[in-house]
Amino acid sequence: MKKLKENVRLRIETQGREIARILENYSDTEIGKVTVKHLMGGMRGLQAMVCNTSYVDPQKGLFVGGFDVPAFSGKTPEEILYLLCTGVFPKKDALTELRDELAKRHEVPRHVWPLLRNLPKDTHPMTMLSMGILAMDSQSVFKQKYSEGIPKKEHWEYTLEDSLNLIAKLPELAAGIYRIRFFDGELISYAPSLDWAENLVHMLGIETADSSFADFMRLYLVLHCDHEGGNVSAFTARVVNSALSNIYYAASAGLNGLAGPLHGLANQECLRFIQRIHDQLGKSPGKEEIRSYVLKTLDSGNVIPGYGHAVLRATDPRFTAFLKFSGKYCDTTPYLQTVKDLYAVVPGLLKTYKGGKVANPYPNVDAISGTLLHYYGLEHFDYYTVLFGVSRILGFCAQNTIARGLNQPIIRPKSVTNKWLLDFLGKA
Ligand code: FCX
Repeated sequence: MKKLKENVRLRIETQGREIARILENYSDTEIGKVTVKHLMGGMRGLQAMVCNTSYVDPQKGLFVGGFDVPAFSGKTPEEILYLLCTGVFPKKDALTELRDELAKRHEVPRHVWPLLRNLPKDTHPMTMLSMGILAMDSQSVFKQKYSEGIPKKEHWEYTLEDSLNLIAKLPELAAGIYRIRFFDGELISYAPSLDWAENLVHMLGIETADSSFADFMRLYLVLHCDHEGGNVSAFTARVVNSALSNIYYAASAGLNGLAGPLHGLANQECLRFIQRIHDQLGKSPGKEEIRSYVLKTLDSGNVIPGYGHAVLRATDPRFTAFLKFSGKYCDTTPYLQTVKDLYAVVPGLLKTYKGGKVANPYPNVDAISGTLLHYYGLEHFDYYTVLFGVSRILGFCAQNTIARGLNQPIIRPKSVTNKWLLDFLGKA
């Protein structure tokens, strides 16, 4: 991984110089204000951290290394990993080197399987993924090197080492979880000739009539790779790693956040929502019927899964990329038709719902991803967020490798009490 490492080093050096210049000249410059609403409202909208792996523009959506979704969605996950870590796409030799490295490191340590097999049968696959990763922390090179007393400037090298070890094992781990949880537990062997995404598809062992499954999986793993620094899972992973807990601890913690229905679990919730619509209204409901169903859902105090976002204020381009893909391969299924009908109906309703309190009435990536997974034969909804997690770990790893390279300090915002606040506001 010489080339990847050299380019990560270059990126860290460049960013280090930028940060030094910013700090030297502007350390005390204010870039915004903190309001009481920020304190009480989950800090949403508060600009309080830096993340250079990716950026979410409220209107244009995700940018990775300066490339927008249409520009990077045709790439492979390996290319995206390289881009996240270095800010540039790999040349052919660097890509081959990265692929070879991942292939060499693919094997999940044997002790992980009995641990997963012994969990209660109804354990959520996200719990299994998080536990499987946590159990691999025994192999952390960072942990070992830290205990030997390596200097701070080498922390990133072993974070990168751990990251590649972890990422390489994800197809085998994720597919194994699928086989244990939903089949007879018999694992399918890794195939050295296949790439990272193809291996995942191969080891899942799903019979699908459609040969575009691997292409879809590549797209899925690319589109979910990162979503800047402040989302629940990435932020959690950053906080945990900032205490120098290794990347296995950090990734496992991040995944526990991703497992929440307001975050990554929304993709399984969306398909469930569509299924409920079909159960009640038949397989091809009219738009008016869908409209009433959505209103009823809102009136019962529930959210419409797959709609809304803390940062985005327009249709998520990842949703659009999936929609485009489906147009090419599979948009005649009843579920996909309902995805499209919901897209025609929900934004209009959310715009005016309760005086327009929903900040973003448009669909996010989760509004369609589960439907496509289902089309390819993944019928176990509980598994969907595992695939989201496999992809998102690319972002966790890149963010934290860079953070360690820049020697970023422990993350520790100061909290205050109601009394402090009331005293401060002069209202005690
Ligand atoms: N349906 C109904 N109400 C919604 C809504 C939706 N899809 N989205 C937001 N709202 C409501 C909120 O619940 C909140 O109500 P409250 O004042 O009574 O608490 C109000 O609108 C204002 O929330 P808003 O500022 O627009 O959004 P937040 O930043 O609080 O929350 C999420 C953002 C994504 C959590 C919210 O839009 C939501 O719950 N969406 C549905 C779940 C979902 O799709 N999650 C996936 C998001 C993302 F893609 C990811 O992280 O994976």
